[in-house]
Amino acid sequence: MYNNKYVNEWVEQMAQLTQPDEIVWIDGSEEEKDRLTKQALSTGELVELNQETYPGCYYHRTAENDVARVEHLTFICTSKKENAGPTNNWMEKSYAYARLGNLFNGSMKGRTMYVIPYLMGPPGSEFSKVGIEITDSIYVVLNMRIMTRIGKIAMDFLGDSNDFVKGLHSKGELDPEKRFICHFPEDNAIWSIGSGYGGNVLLGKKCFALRIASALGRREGWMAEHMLILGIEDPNGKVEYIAAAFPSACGKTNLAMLIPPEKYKKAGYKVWTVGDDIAWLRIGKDGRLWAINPEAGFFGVAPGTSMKSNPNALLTTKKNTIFTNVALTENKEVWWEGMGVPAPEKALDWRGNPWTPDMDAKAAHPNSRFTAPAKQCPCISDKFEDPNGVPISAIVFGGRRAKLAPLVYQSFDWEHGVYVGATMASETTAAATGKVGVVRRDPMAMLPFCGYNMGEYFQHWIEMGRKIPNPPKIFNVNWFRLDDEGKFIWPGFGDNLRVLLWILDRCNDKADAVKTPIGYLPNPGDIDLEGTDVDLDTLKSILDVNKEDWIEELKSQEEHLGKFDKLPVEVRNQFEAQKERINNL
Ligand code: GTP
Ligand code: SPV
Ligand code: MN
Repeated sequence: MYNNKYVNEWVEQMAQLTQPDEIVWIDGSEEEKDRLTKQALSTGELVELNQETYPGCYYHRTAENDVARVEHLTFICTSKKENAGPTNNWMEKSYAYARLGNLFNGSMKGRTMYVIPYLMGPPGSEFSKVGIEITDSIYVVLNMRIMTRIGKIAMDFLGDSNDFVKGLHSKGELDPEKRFICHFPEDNAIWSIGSGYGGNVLLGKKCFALRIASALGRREGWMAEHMLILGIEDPNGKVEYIAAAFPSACGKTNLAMLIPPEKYKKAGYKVWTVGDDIAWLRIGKDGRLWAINPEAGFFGVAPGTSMKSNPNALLTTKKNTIFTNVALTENKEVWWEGMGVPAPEKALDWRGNPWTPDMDAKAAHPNSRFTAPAKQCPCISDKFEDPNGVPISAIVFGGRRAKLAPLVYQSFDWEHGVYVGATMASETTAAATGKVGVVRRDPMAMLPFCGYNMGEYFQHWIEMGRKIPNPPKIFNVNWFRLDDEGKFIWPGFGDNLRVLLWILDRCNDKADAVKTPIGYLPNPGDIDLEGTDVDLDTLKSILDVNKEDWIEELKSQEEHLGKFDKLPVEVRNQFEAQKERINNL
């Protein structure tokens, strides 16, 4: 037990509800990690990987029906429905406590309750906040240990305050019929039951750092966003920072760790990772927007991660990493599709069934993940733990659009940028259950993560823009345009630096642009193609603004915007102005 009376009282109440056999207070020590790991190995919850090739690494499989976030079972629970807004599932707050209370009642009988104090953000930062997660899963404890700063460091930060987010998690029966991920932004509380999958149960991540924090940010005048943060160092040693919001499994981890193309590497360009998934942003004393990464680890998509696509991510996972739902080889190593090494002759697939390469089934689940400490990343920024964060020069929105959205464009100004973010769309991925590859609107990549009414969220963006004396410029990118054969036109990955450099040049008034109805596009000659196999005509084909296509797009945008009960007039006006510009094209 720690000596914060608010924490102790709340833990006592939750213990009365869930009735564990035992309560273990997590301190974050190595000894504790070893003890819990041993215990998880003894029950099969974890499998020890080959300690020669994967020191400190472990393997875990979730239940087959529990492999991704469940948006249809995720709720914002407020007194009034309008506070959750049109894009969130809503449960009335006291009804939710009662309904989930029934499920939590006795759910930890015969189990141990772990109490995990955790800190989101670096110690000593005005950005940082404390959460306490109660859970009956060792897997959760060991993942939270990587993803956040747990134990004494969090309790020291909290002191005797009652300002902490109360998170209650129980695996329950792992029954999808009895699975709920409920958020109570009015009470800074999260109740999650019936799942053992990352985004549903590592409560510091999407539940706190986005859903609860977005609501806190609105009340307190800051922002919590589904954004990576990266620094680009030029040959003179000057580092500028970009924050980018892409929907789940759309390339944040990859972009955050990109390796410059050979030519740029030689010239002295470097990329530094500050964060790969979540940014908390505040207005700094200098009038710029500053960001921290509240997390301490990466919960990254495994498939597609190779020494070619993302060596920094792969190298980060070489030790002290937990792998979930990938394939397990006979010598206790991991494998996944797109790892860039030959498939093992035999393996156990993510379900635990025997697998051979001739089978017409994937060995790793498409949403299989690694949990790895950020500090192990070869390109981790020296500002990763800076309590002040980093100043943001550009905000970049993006998604998967096979057609329409150009490789890159810049919004006319902040308000136009908010409209661009508010109408963002992307094809769905395996990160959430449901159909994959369907275009859906995903404003600011926050559709599944906004903890309050999304119309008010847009309003908050508008108001932040007015308050930031020197706001970042706002851009949109799309790495995912397809040709008629269904192949990616843009090489992506490291070559995305070419686009980021144009973005920074625009921020520094060093590049011209073509003014189009949707924003400023690069002169094709201003995106450097040397060293790629993209020719200028191909580049032009993904820097086009086609009137007919955009008329269709605007119809769909209008329908989308029509769903918001609290759409800011500024966003509506931006839409109307864009429509007029397109019609005049
Ligand atoms: P979450 O952790 O779910 O929020 O996802 P993320 O946005 O961090 O996605 P991630 O970087 O893990 O990328 C997921 C998928 O996108 C992988 O299959 C990558 O191979 C693919 N991807 C990433 N960058 C690019 C790119 O520039 N071009 C193409 N074609 N694919 C990319
Ligand atoms: C995402 O789905 O956007 C993730 C993984 O980053 S999860 O933690 O499951 O949300
Ligand atoms: Mn994410």
